[in-house]
Amino acid sequence: MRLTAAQALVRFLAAQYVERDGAEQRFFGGCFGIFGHGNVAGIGEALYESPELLTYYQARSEQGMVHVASGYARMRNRLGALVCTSSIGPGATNMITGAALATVNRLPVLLVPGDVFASRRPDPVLQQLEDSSAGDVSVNDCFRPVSRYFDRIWRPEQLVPAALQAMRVLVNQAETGAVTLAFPQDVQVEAYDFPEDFLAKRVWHVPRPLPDEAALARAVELIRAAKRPLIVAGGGVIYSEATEVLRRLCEQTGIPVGETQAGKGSLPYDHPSALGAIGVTGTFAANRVAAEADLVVGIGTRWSDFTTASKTAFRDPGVRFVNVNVADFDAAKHAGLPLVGDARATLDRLAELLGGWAVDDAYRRRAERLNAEWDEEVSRLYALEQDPLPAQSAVLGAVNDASAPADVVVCAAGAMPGDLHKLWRTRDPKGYHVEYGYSCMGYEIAGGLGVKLAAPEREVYVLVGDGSYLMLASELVTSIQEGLKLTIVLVDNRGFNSIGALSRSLGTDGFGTLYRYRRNDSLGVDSDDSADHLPVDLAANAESLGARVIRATSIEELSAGLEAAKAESRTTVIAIEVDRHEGVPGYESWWDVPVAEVSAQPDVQAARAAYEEHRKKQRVFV
Ligand SMILES: Cc1ncc(C[n+]2csc(CCOP(=O)(O)OP(=O)(O)O)c2C)c(N)n1
Ligand SMILES: [Mg+2]
Repeated sequence: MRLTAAQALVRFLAAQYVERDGAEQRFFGGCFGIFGHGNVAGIGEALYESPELLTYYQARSEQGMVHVASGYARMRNRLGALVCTSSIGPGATNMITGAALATVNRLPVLLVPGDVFASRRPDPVLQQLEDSSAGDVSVNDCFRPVSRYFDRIWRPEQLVPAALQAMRVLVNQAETGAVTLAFPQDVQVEAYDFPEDFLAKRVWHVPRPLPDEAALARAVELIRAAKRPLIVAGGGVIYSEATEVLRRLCEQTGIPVGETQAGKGSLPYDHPSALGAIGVTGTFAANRVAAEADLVVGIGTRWSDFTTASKTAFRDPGVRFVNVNVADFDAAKHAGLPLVGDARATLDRLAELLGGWAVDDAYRRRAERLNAEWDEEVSRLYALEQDPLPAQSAVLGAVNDASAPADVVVCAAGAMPGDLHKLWRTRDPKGYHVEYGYSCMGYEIAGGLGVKLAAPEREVYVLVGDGSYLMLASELVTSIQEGLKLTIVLVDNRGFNSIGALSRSLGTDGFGTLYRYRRNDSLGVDSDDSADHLPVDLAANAESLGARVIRATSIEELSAGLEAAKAESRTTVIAIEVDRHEGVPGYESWWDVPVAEVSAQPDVQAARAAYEEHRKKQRVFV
């Protein structure tokens, strides 16, 4: 069929399906895009000509639209994705941060940035980077390290293998991430006789591979020999829909579970085996059990420093790891016994092989007790009194109370992700969506929009700090345009408070983290003098973008606002100012952030001394 390369790509994408466990679904839920000369007449024409093939969504920022795509893919357990198309130059490079976020979090997104002319006829075209030493370099080469697959379509016929490779990676549970097909603007509009088979419906079967039987047998032996085993549940548990099997395995064996950020929701918060969050932002329940564990079974986790408390969480001298992971790269970490396979299939098989084996009763009851004690701590923090401004933990409590079990909370950067990890009472495997692989300021609203697009039947609560809001709030307009309602709780502490607290703990007094007039030398030095505050009114900003805005000054007003928001059909922003100093503490954990080895500042010297003490506890697992 004679089509332009862009028309062929759109037809191909519309015909891709995935199947897992017998359920077949269309892979691409639509195409976000911002047009410029690099894609308006190519991909733009193709989408315009055949709107029934792929729904086009207009975005405000290219970075934002890739975040939308990441939120969408995560909500669909990586069995669905969005396409993002941009012009060349700045439109394309605006997508780089989004690509990195998707790749770090292992979420499939397909990026189609326009590129400079393959023919080189009009060079240098508007926004072209010229390299005096290489004729084939463009800004799109920046996508290479942040993409799991990259190709540039220099000729129309090359689209055929490139598109098939792109799909191979997008649906591959071990390899997935951002896939970039850079598309020179002249090639997009070139016609070619594309084979019918290329354009026909294609179903990609997503397998549930099992580890090698011998490896399973070794793992079973290790588990049976363990006295204090612990499961660490990561995002893979949720993507693989292994939460039910995990629950059964815990009930059968009594092994308790700590959860990573991406794995939160693997067990409901009130399950007796649930120790809640683990690591730097973990609960005392999980961190105590981790400290003494003699065997740690990681499932679908990539062992980030937040999970391992910078390799200080697991303190038993003989502790061993078993890693269930679909990616052998992650399964090999911590010198663990690798069980390379799908989480659900592997847990099913492990449960079978373990037969009637279980931990002793005292150990099982200890987890149960810790779960209850931790929940009391959550209740205490949810109920913190206002003085004079509400505590952030009370804000989270009010949102948790207002939300239904299947609703989704979305967050990404600042102090809230850590507080949510500790305190959010998750009741549904998809109810907790904190992007903490890249912890990217500005993900919140855009990512929330992706969640809502994937699951319009759920209420989506976006928790966003003032800093993140200022960085990237523009997809709020898109949410109104598309009628995709978000409830956004804008938590304002007038600055980069999380980094301020970190800075204070490291001896640098919150330098550079407050919003201040530049007067004398006061920039960023911690003081509560309100005359110094910048006159920023983010609620007014949200209103000007078309949102319904509710201003709350207390937890009671916040709760009333959350009720009012439920009845709204339009995106609603509830703005509330919180106390900067009333933070949630850490629980028996540590994060490696390097402190200056020499400094004239006594506070920095003290922080360095403490740092060196902590460093001594760091383990190397070989
Ligand atoms: C894009 C990006 N830039 C910088 C950072 C480092 N950083 C992490 S949290 C933070 C401040 C966030 O401010 P805000 O949203 O107001 O949340 P708060 O810290 O006040 O809770 C910064 C600068 C980041 N995570 N992402
Ligand atoms: Mg802030």
